[in-house]
Amino acid sequence: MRLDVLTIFPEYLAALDVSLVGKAAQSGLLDVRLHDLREWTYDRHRTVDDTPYGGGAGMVMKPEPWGEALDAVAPPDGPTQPRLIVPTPAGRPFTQALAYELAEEPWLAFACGRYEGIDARVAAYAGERMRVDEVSIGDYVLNGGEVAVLVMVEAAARLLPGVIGNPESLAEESHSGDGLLEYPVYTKPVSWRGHDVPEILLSGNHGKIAEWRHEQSVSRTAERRPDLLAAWGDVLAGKGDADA
Ligand code: 6GU
Repeated sequence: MRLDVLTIFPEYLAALDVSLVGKAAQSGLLDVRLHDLREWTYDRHRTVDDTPYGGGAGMVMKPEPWGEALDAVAPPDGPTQPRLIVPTPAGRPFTQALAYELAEEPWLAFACGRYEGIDARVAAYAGERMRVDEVSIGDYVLNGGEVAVLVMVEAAARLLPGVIGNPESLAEESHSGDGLLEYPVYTKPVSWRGHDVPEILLSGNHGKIAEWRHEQSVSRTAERRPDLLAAWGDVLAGKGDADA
């Protein structure tokens, strides 16, 4: 998978060289290319922002550097185009389902905005030749899209075949499969600082253990994420989609 990241802070993405994502890059599974948006500015101050039409606080990223950067990274007459992800708190939610979708793409590009966002014509222009999704990683505000790109790339990269040692660990985790949060896990020693591993896990009764883990997942989900259980209630009542 090829990944292009356009940003005014390429050094922020240095973390992509570390850990699992870094190993995937070293092994050739990922081809990560970072680009400094200011390479496509021509004034002394390498200006990437300007005041908003219509007034209001803050600054907006100018369209011209973005247009040139996109054309350089993905030439308009090229044989293929990337899927473009624009991180923004005003985007559609990033979910495990979207992570699986991104993991299927041969080529992803990320356009990191700063300030109050990117002139809206940039997404419209890119949309003339590539799929564009504005995506949010949660209901809070970051200063720019860079950290959100780290989140999305890690979530997608670990789903690529060969990146995770044991693919079975993907099936049981939170937000996969049954839509419940993962049950609590324990390892040795059996007693630690006055806290014991639940007896059932030492019983060797795999049927009972699976049942206990499912109950733990349900009670944990009810406590921490009642919205996930409500989504299933709606599915069962024929009111729609648990992922919606
Ligand atoms: Cl994707 N970008 C920014 N700047 N802030 C966010 C976000 C993204 N998701 C939540 N907050």
